[in-house]
Amino acid sequence: MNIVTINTQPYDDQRPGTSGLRKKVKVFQTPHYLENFVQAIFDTQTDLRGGILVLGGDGRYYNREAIQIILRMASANGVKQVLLGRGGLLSTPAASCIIRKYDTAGGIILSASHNPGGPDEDFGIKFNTPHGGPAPETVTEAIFHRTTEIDEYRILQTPPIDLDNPGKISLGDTQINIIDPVDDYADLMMELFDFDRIRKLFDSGMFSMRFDAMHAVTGPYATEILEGRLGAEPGTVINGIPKIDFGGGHPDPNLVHAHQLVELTRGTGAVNFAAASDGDGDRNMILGRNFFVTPSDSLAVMAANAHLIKGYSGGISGVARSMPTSQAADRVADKLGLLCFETPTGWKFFGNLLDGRKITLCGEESFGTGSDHIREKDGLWSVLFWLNLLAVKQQSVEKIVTDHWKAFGRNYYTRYDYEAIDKADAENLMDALREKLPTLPGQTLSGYRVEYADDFAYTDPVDGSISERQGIRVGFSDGSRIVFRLSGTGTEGATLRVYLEAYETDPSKQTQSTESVMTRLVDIALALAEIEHRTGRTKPSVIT
Ligand code: VG1
Ligand code: CO
Repeated sequence: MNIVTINTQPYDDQRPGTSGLRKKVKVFQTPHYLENFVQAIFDTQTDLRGGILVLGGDGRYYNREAIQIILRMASANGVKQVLLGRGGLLSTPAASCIIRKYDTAGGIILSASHNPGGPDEDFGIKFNTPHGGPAPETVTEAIFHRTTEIDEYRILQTPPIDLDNPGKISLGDTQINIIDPVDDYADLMMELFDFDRIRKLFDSGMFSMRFDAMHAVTGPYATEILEGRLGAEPGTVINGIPKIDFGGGHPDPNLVHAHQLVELTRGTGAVNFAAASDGDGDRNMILGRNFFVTPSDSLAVMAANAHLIKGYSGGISGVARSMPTSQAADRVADKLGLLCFETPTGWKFFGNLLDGRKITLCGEESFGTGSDHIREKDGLWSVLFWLNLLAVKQQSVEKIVTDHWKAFGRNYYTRYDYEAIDKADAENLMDALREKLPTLPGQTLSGYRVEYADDFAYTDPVDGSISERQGIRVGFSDGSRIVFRLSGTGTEGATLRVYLEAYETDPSKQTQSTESVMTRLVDIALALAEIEHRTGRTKPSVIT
């Protein structure tokens, strides 16, 4: 056994963002860059020595190389056993499931989620704690701090191992246990959902669906669960083979990037139900025939109907949503007497609420929904939740959602993203907005009266930790809102996100186009933030 200690120097840009450290592949390939960050994990998460580590990634370019490095470092740092997904693959939710199931000391997940993959594209790494969720800010800050002073790392000198055959391999004193990436996760799904009922729906011949895996990690999961265990017709899963560059696309399940799927929900022969997931399998998009369910609505519909679903039939304790997510879930919580929380963007903020059983369901506008079954958002879980609901209600997606609006009101919702703008311009724009905040309340902007304007700060109700400057909120007296924040996952310049929400209780006005309802709010947002003047952009890069 040959463990060597390599001298290194700190990099100053290894502070994790909304979801781990994300950089261009080329940055991760800089000498010692990945190794420094990984050593900082081992140096600060001391239970990994002698413990079990879960390891896997979304299969993107550089996944396999990074896995080989991390395995050798895990061995040199005294990890007793590594549970590794076969082929180096684990979806983010499956990793969370396995971390929790096998009493581990945590996991390392390699992913840049929905960002493109390839030699010139993105890569990412994050640490999840033993409860299965993304490390909270105290932990990510400790890891970051360690990266700023690191001067050496340890690694075992040994040739690469075969990642593709299940079984046990010894690497120094560490046992590498290569496991099926799908089994544990699929078993958990069978506990939560009524598979017999969903199978009957598929068998009825009256129902068809397509799931777009976008050549990312959920292909094998969806094929096993939908076509295998649930008996959906072969071909239900499209783009099901994971590729290192996701077939050249953005593995981002939205109306823009999953347009092939969207087409299948339109015209004659359209399917009844369609869904997609992202690079690492934690996001989801839900579509009915000619109908798009906003992620914010999806969360609200789930909360209102959870009692109909096997795993949640005993009732749910509460719901949480990230701040920019629409307030649709709040309306449900209000009516049903559930606890309701508004957290900063990023799944790590749900962890304490889930652990403390304050909430059962949570979600984000960015195509993320999940529950207390794991500690990550979960794409296929969301799809199965909807399938189970469709099987119980025997109604179309559109009918379920429009009935929901009648009962709770409709929160029209849209998001404008301005990608890769100059970092300094973006920061100046946010600073200028912050300066305006005290003057806004009471003002009327194009007919909308500002009720409050603030920079969102969150105090965790469980551990009391405070997170400040989490996005600017401008709320209007009719329940509409505009939110501005800068992305914490981008790898190029800055991304400005503008989130817009309008509330409508009158059923006769609930079927307008989102675009038409939003026109005035969009104008207010553009003027308030002086977007064109400060960024030079006349239109957003993506509207979702
Ligand atoms: C984005 C989303 C956020 C999500 C995060 C990670 O972050 O807005 O809601 O939690 O991505 O999701 P940001 O900081 O770029 O807005 V994933 O599927 O990329 O791990
Ligand atoms: Co993701």
